[in-house]
Amino acid sequence: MKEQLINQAYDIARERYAELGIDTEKVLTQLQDFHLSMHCWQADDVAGFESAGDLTGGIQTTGNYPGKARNIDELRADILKAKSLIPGTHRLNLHEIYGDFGGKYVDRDQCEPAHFRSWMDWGKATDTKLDFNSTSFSHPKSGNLSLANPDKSIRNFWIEHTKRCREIANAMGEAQGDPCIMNVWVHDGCKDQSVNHYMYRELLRDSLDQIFAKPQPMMKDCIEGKVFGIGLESFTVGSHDFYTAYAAKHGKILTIDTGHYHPTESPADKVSAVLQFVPELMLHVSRPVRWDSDHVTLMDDPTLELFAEIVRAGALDRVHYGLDYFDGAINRIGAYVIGSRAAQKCMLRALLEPTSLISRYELEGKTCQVLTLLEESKTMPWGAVYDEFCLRNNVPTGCDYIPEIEKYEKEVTSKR
Ligand code: RNT
Ligand code: ZN
Repeated sequence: MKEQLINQAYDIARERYAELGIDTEKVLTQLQDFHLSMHCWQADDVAGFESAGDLTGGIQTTGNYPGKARNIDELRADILKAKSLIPGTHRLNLHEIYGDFGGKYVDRDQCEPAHFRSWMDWGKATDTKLDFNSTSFSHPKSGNLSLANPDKSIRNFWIEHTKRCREIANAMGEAQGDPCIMNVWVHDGCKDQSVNHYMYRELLRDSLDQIFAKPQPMMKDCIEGKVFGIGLESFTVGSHDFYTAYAAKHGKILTIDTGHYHPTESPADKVSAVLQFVPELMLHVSRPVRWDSDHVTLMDDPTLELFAEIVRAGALDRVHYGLDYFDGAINRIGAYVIGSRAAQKCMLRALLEPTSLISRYELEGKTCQVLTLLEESKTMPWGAVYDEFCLRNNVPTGCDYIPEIEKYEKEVTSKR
C-alpha cells in the first residue's frame, strides 16, 4: 500500500520535473552513482583501537550516549547496520588508529599494511571501498606541533607515520582496484601569541614535500586546513591559504571541511574558485553550530549550496564525498543514517535543479526568471524522488528506519 503511494507520488514528480526538462530516471541513476565516504569515527567518538588515551589535537566530542563501539567487531557491525538503512553503495573512511592491531600496541611510526589487511578483506566481503587518514592527534608525541615541530625527532616521527600511512592507503587501493583517498590533517598550531609562523609553515611544507616524494599510484593525497582548534586558538600552521597554495602548486586534492571556515564564509563558494587550480576536491561534510562542533549533517542551506555548486560546475566526478562529524550525544547509528541520507538529499536536489534553463535566463539578464526558478525549485516534489530511490534500494523510506534503529539499540548497543 505504502509502496503504491510512493510509486504514484514518484510518477507525478517525474512528470512535474519533465516539464522543466529534468529526467528523473537519469537523476536516479546519477544518485545511485554517488558514493559517500562514511567516516568510521562517528561510531566511537574518534577513540580508535590503539590505546585508551584521551582525544587531543584541538578536536572534541561531547555527549555520552550509551553504546559506542568498543572494538573492531562492534564498529564493523555498527557500520553495516547503518549502511543497511542508507540507499546506495558507500565507502568507509578509516583513520590509522582504527587498525587491526591484534591487542598489541603498535606505535604510529610502526604501522603497516598488514594492520589493515582484515579491513581490506572486510571491504571486499561487504562491497565497501576504503579511504584513509593519517592520525597525528591523541598521542604522547602530538603536543601542539607534529609535522611542523622544530624538534627534529618529533617531526621525523610524524613524517615516518604519514609516509607509512601512504603505503597503507596504496595497499588498500590495490586491494580494491580503486584509488584510496588519503587525507592529511594535522592540528599544528599555537594556543597563544607566537612569532615563529614563517618557520612553522616552512617546516610543514618541507615535511609534506618529504612525505609526498614517493609516488603511490593507487592512492590519492588530500590536505585539509582549518581556522583553529580547541586549545590552539591563536594560530594554525595548516591554514586554508597554506593548503590551497600547496595543493595548487603540487596538484594535490584539497579537502573542504564545512566546519572549518569563519562563520560567514561560504564553503560552497570555494568550489568554483579552487577547482580552477586543483585537480579534485575531498569534502568533509559536517555541521558547525557556532564553531567546528561537528554536529550531524542535515539538509541545511550551506550543504545544499555546496552540492549545488558542484553540480553547476559540472564537477561531479572531481569531488570525493567524505562525511566528518562526531556527535556523542545521540544514537550513533542514527547519526550515520541521518547525516548520510541528508547528504544524499542535498545531492539529489542539486541534480534536480533546472540549471541549464536558469543559466540561459541568467545570460539573457532575466534575473526575475532566475529567482523564480531557484525559488520554485525548493518546493518541487524532490521528496517523492528520494522515497522512490529508497524503495528501489530496498531500504526504509521516510521515518521507517526509526524502528530498525530502536531494535538494534535494544538488542545490541544498549548491552555494551
Ligand atoms: C579536524 C578535522 C579532521 C578530523 C578527522 C577525525 O578538525 O576535521 O578531518 O575531524 O580527521
Ligand atoms: Zn575534517
